[in-house]
Amino acid sequence: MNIKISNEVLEAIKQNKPIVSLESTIISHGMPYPKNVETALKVEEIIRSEGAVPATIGIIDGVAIIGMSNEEIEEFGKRKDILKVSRRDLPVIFAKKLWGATTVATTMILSAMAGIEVFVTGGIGGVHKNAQETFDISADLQELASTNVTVVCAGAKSILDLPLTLEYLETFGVPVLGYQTKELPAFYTRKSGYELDYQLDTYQEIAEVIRQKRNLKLNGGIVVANPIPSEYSLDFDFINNSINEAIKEAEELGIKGKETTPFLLAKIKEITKGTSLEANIQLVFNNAKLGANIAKELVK
Ligand code: PSU
Ligand code: MN
Repeated sequence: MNIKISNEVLEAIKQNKPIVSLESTIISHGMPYPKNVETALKVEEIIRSEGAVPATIGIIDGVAIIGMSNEEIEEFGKRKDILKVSRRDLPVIFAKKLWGATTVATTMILSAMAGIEVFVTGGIGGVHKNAQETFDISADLQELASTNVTVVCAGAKSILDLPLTLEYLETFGVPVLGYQTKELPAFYTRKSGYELDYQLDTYQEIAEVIRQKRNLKLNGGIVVANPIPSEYSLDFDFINNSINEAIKEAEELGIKGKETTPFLLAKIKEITKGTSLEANIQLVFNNAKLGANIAKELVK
């Protein structure tokens, strides 16, 4: 098998300790160095301090690592030749023994293989604006349709078409749970203007939904949408104008396919003079705390 589980994670699996997985695309393609590494290490620290075991996932020389070391995380943050690996890329990266950063989709696949049920990230991919023309729909959504992992995120960014993203998730039977909110959070902001069907207010309630889904043998993921803390939330109009400017530039430059999301993230950071990056970091910390506590409930 092209999978290596770290001793710490292996021990945690054996002892039925709570485990939270983490993706590496956010490190290699979602944030600039050195903030990416600082954030990834701090997220692990938060998960530990909440009493769970972090498992950052990435692919090194064609081997999926479940539970990367600090040194490996540092390399993922620094190296420029690490490919963004979604579902369709996985067999090729394994075959060619390359380095790859895992997206939400591949982190879900590898988490499920290792038996990890809770995964924390910033935001999920979704249906892009104008997808009616471009067909640009993230493989993350299809993965949520079939793989049994709960993804704790801060909703989805307004670089995406949020109502179409919600429609897609509905069609494929993916529960979207608002944590202490009835509104879909839009990553940088607590509000989006789109209502969710379910608000859950406690860790226990969320864990119970996960258990019920497991008992029903309904395959597929769950999205837990956790709004960014108010003190870090950006102004709604400011961030949406910045996002629209970034999308316009991507269109003018003809940015397509897997480059789109990383391009937009970097552009938004530039336009907002770094305030979007700070918000991004804080919302991931906030998600880490929630994810660790859901994982703790699940092993009780
Ligand atoms: N959203 C973010 N930061 C990220 C990503 C999304 O705020 O780093 C990454 C995640 O790894 C996600 C991927 O799975 O982008 C989606 O890319 P695409 O739209 O190409 O499927
Ligand atoms: Mn895409």
